[in-house]
Amino acid sequence: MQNNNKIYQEILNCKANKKKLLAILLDPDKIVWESLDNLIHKIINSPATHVFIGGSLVTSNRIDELIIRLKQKVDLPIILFPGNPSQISNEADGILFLSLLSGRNPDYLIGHQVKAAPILYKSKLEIVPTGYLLISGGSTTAVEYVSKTNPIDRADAELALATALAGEMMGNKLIYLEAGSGAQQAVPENIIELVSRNLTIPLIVGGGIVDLQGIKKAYDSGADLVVIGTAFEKDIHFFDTNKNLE
Ligand code: 1GP
Repeated sequence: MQNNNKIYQEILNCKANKKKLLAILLDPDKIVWESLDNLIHKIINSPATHVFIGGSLVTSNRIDELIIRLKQKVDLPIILFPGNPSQISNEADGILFLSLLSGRNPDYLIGHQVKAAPILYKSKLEIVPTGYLLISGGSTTAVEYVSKTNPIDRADAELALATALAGEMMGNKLIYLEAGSGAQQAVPENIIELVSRNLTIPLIVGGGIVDLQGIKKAYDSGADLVVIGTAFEKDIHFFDTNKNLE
């Protein structure tokens, strides 16, 4: 089991120095292998500080290969963001060890974690316990469908806060506010503001953020790390124009 917490310490340092972070989320099922070199080139030339790998439902058996190819050229932490234990790869640097705290499905609160723990115990992955909160984003998302859980109503900022606080008190090192991949509406600013103001641990925000304005809004509301998946997946040139995050 990995004892160093290099990835997490760096996130804490950035938060302390008010340096905002950006993760590109790659779903292994959506990789166009013929143009992977081009994708890697775009990642290298983007403002990304992290690469997340995963998805609610991944069927690809090429996760190791994807990470090995990325690591040959991309000098960023590669972090697993798994929908289930089958997405664990020893090739990555770390893993968000997620608990879906907004839901009441025991499989996603403790079941998958019990299955994953013996595998992770033998790995060198840095394990970052992360409280994961799904916030309704205007349509049923893959996370909602696959996890069979209800999201927190986007109008209920107090419930989002109570859940995030419980996540921090339970010992999670990060809280992730998630509208769901491809959500019609991103996490509302008032929820990001309220949660970030009351948490001491870093806050990740993702789902439905499709432009520079959306990224900046999340940062200004208090997100420490923003995740971009679909927008970059749909348009590999996304960061050519959406570059200046400061
Ligand atoms: C999904 O938060 C991530 O888990 C990213 O969402 O694909 O909508 O960018 P998008």
